[in-house]
Amino acid sequence: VHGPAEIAHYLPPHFLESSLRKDVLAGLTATPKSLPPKWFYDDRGSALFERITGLPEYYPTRAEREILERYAEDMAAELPADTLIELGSGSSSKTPLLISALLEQGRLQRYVSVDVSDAALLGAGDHLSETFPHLQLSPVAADFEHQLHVLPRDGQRMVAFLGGTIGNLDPEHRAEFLKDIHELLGSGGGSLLLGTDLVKPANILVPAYDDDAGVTADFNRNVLRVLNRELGADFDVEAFEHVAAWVPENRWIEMRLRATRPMLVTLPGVDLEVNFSDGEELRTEISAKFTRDGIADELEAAGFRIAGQWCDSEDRYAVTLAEA
Ligand code: AVJ
Repeated sequence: VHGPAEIAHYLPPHFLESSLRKDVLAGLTATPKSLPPKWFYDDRGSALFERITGLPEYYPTRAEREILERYAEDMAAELPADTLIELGSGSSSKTPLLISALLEQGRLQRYVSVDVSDAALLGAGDHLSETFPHLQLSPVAADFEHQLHVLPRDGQRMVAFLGGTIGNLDPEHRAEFLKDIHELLGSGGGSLLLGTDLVKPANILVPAYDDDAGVTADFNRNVLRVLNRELGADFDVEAFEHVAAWVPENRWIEMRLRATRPMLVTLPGVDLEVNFSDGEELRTEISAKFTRDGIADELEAAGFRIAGQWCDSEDRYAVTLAEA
């Protein structure tokens, strides 16, 4: 039986401050303006995202859970592992399905959760150590996009990247990131379990990012609250309107914040003043959608072999297992 796990910290000191400053400077001086989605997730933003996952319009979380409930055993049997590594583990609410299935294969010994948030790592760990007292839990505080090199390079590993988060990367960064994971697994072997939302009609996609209760709008505007707090900025948060648009030529949903009047915003933390014209839009997220063949092609281009692919009963979402 294992005791409470210590978090291994790999984030550079002042990571949040320095990388936030860099992103904000680059994004708000560019045309068009944009911010990376990772800054949504302070405590309030993470709580709003948890609410989003339960909204009637937001199907991806339920679809992925259905897939894992039905097929986790098949996934584990296809490529058993002694180490499960979960990138962006967050609340790890679907992870027990995967852990149970891998334990049944008789090889699983450790679960490595990777997240930038200590709070998320600790919260998820409490629950998992009660449910799986014999599993070694190794929480890692790191920025998985840039710090894959701190992850275990030994053993038969399965890297799980679920939730559709890969959709936040544009095609170039996605290709690079998949190659990085392939390289991590290349020494010693292992697999990648990848969750992706699928292309579907705009009348289903758009409401998933623009719900009636306005939770997603609140989540979107939260990034401005983060900038106000962390950089002493003076965004009038309520003066920005939530926009969710399907961009068919890129096969992604874009979230934007639209200025409802001309504004001058001051950001002392980055020594910056920024003008917004009336109606100007700031892009805050892309969420790419995939086809089953498209994701297989991207994985193969990164060096993987496809070992299996599973969808929910309504073909809204896919989970793909690929061997390095
Ligand atoms: C956590 C990136 C998978 O793109 O669907 C939910 C984030 N944004 N509603 C997604 C999100 C707006 C979510 N990911």
